[in-house]
Amino acid sequence: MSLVERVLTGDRLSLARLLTAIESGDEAGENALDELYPYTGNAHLVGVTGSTGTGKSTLVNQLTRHLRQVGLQESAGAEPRPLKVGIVAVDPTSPFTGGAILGDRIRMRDLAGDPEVFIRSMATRGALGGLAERTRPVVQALDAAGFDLILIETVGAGQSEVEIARTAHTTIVVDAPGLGDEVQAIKAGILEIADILVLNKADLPGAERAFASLQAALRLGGPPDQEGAWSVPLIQTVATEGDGVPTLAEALARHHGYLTRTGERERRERSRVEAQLDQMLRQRLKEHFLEGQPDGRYQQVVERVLARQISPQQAIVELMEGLP
Ligand SMILES: Nc1nc2c(ncn2[C@@H]2O[C@H](COP(=O)(O)OP(=O)(O)OP(=O)(O)O)[C@@H](O)[C@H]2O)c(=O)[nH]1
Ligand SMILES: [Mg+2]
Repeated sequence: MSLVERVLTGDRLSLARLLTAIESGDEAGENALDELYPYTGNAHLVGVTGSTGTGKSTLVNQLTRHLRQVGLQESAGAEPRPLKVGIVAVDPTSPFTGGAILGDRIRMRDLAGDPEVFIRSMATRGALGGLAERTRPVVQALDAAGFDLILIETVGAGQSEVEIARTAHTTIVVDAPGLGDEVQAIKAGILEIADILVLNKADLPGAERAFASLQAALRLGGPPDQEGAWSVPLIQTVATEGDGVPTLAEALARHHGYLTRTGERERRERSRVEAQLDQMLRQRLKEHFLEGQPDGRYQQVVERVLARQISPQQAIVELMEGLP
C-alpha cells in the first residue's frame, strides 16, 4: 500500500509521516496532496482564534472531549453522533507543547490516547509564506483522512485571524475578561469574522462587564439583515471546568446546519477556491514572466520608478512590451 492509501484507511503513523512531508514542502508531500484532494471537502473546518491566553487550547480540549463523548446533533431530531476530531494548533504555547500546566497535560493525555482524535502542532513563527498557505495542506490531509471536524487554533490579532477565517467554515472568536480585550476586539475588527463569539474565563472578576460590552458591540453590528440569516451568539464559558461547552457545541451544530441549509457553505467554498487559484495563478504568472526577462531588467525598472523617471503605469507598459 502507498502512503496515500494508508492515510485513507486511517493509519495514524502514515498520517503523521505525510504531514511531516507536507510541512517540509518536499515533492512527495505535494504529490500525495494531489492524490488526496478528491477525498477532501467533507470535514467541518472550525477556526478558533483570539488573543493570547484567552483559553483557546483549554476550550479546544474540552470541546473535543464533548464531541467525542456526547457528539454533535447535526440535524433536528437526529441522535448526537460522536465525531472524529482533528486539531491543528498553529504557533501553540500551551497545552499542546511543554508549556502545559499539569492539569492541562492530564486532560490532553486522555485525548491523545483516543484513536479518533489527532493533534498536530505547527510552528509558523519565522516561517515563510502566509499562515493560510501553510495550514491549508495540513487541514486537507486531516480532511482526507476522515476527520469529521477539524479545529484550527490560531493566536494573533488581525491579519492571521482573518486568513484563518477564510479557510474555515465556522470561526469561533474567544475573548476573556480583564484584558481590555473587548475594546481591542472591536478595534481590530475581530468581531466581524466571528460566527460564534465566546467569552471564556467567565469565572473571573470583570466577566459581567466584558459580557455587556461584547453584547453591545454585537448589537452595534445590527440585527441580521434578512430572515434566516445567522445571528452571532455570545456564549460564556469556563473552559477549565467545561462550563458552557455543551452550549458551544450546540451553536456549532446550528451553524453547521445554517451553512448547509442556506448554501452558504458552498458559497464560502467557492470564494475560497477562487481566491486560492487567483493567488496561485498570479504567483505563477509572475514567476513565468520574470523568467522570460533579461537578468536585472525588472530591478532596473523598479529603480527608475523610484527615481520618478517613469510612472508605475509606464513601467508596466515597458515590461509588457514584446509579450504576445
Ligand atoms: N480562571 C480561568 N482560567 C482559565 C480558563 N480557561 C483557561 N484558563 C487558564 O488560562 C491559561 C491559558 O489557557 P490556554 O488554554 O493555554 O490559553 P490559549 O488561548 O490557548 O493560550 P495561547 O495558545 O498561548 O494563546 C491556562 O492557565 C488555563 O488553565 C477559564 O475559563 N477560567
Ligand atoms: Mg493555545
